[in-house]
Amino acid sequence: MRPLTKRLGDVIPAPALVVPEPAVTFTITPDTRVSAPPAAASVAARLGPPGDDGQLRLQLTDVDGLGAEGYRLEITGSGVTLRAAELAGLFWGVQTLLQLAAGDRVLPGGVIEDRPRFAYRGAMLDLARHFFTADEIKAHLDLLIQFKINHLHLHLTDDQGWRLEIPDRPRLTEIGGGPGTGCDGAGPGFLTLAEYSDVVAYAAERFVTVVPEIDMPGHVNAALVAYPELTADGRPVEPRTDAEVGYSSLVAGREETYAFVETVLKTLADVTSGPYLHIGGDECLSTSAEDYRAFLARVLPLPGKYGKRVIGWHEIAAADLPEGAIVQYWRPERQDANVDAAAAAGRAVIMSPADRVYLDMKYDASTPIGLDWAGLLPVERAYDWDPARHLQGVGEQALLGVAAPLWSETLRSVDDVRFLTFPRLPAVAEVAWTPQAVRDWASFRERVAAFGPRWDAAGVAYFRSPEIDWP
Ligand code: TNX
Repeated sequence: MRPLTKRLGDVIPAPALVVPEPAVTFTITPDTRVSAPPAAASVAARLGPPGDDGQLRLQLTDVDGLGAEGYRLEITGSGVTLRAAELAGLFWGVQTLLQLAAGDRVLPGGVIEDRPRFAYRGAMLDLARHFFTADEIKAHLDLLIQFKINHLHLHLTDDQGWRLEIPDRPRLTEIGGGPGTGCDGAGPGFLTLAEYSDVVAYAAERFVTVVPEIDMPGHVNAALVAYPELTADGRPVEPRTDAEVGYSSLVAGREETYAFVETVLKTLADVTSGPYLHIGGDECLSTSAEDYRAFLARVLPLPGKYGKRVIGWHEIAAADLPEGAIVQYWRPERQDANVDAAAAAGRAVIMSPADRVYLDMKYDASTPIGLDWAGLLPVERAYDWDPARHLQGVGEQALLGVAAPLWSETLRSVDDVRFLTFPRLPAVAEVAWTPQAVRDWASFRERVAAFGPRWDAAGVAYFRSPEIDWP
């Protein structure tokens, strides 16, 4: 059953606390003005034109216990007051208001007090298997921030492509900027450093941290094609466009490897304003366990040397992890002794189990694109799980957050990105933001239905999942 009128809690992700005042509404009109402190002017501009003593008031002030990203929203018959301790909190509060105002501009009365369950709420886009331009990435980001996603992980390199300019190693993108997976020529290209910096700045203005990934020591065929001196026997290898994994590796016992890696990571650190560098580390099936650990012993400290925190896929938990290292768990399996041990030693974990949040999994057997190695992933399955209970040794305290990767082996267009992202990403965003006790599939199902017409109006090619009662 669909609600007849909108309610204060009709927001995704669901706010932590909602106290409706059902008899009260405030309607935004062309005359409504927004007042805000100068520091919040650009955040306020998202709501409407500025004016002294506006009916929409943004205030930067201590809000008890709501943290850096939390906010308090009060809607009365005469106007709206949005308070937060920091700009990020005001920004997320504005996203809540924009969702509530959608359509008729009528805001339901009452109070919302909201703050995220997790600090890291991520989405990943694989640029390596299929390239997406800076403008496409920015447009994608604009759709993600509505759901309070605050980290955009860019998978920049893989066997099939190298998507970031490294001025000291120009052949990486001259040769590695190729077609990606599949031979239809749909996926070539790379980001210049200027374009990458532009994406980073655009994201930062929207309170989103870009997390760049250079995958190593495996998933490096494109780099080996460009620089044959990095291969085990110094002989060139062929470019590949198939979707195999686990066949390429940097050589652990060779200084050229580390000179290369350091050049790349230093270049990346210089153009990345956020605190993280992701070094991949997954599926190194052609690297011996000994070489893998030797490689990581040299590479894990490098982000720290350039002022960044290292993140790696959870395979890195097989190595000694420096303090501050972050482990991103991606397997569907419900146990991993190394990850449990890393968490017990105080290393933070990002949860991305493939059977819950891999946006490249098919929704159902008839989904025309996507993979199914982790099973089918309908919307309810992406919603109905608790990240603090996926691994026995990784509870709430160990979790930095939750992130939804989108691998692009089967993608050919931005529409494909949107089809796999919506409506599942909103489900994952609620997993990452909303307290577990507040979450409810029946409620989410109703709330997400309201986005159908909005996505239609915006030309967003979402999947009309039969699980949702779309209007
Ligand atoms: C596994 S998950 C991979 C990727 C693939 C993905 C496809 C992970 C860290 N590695 O290389 O693109 O599966 O779903």
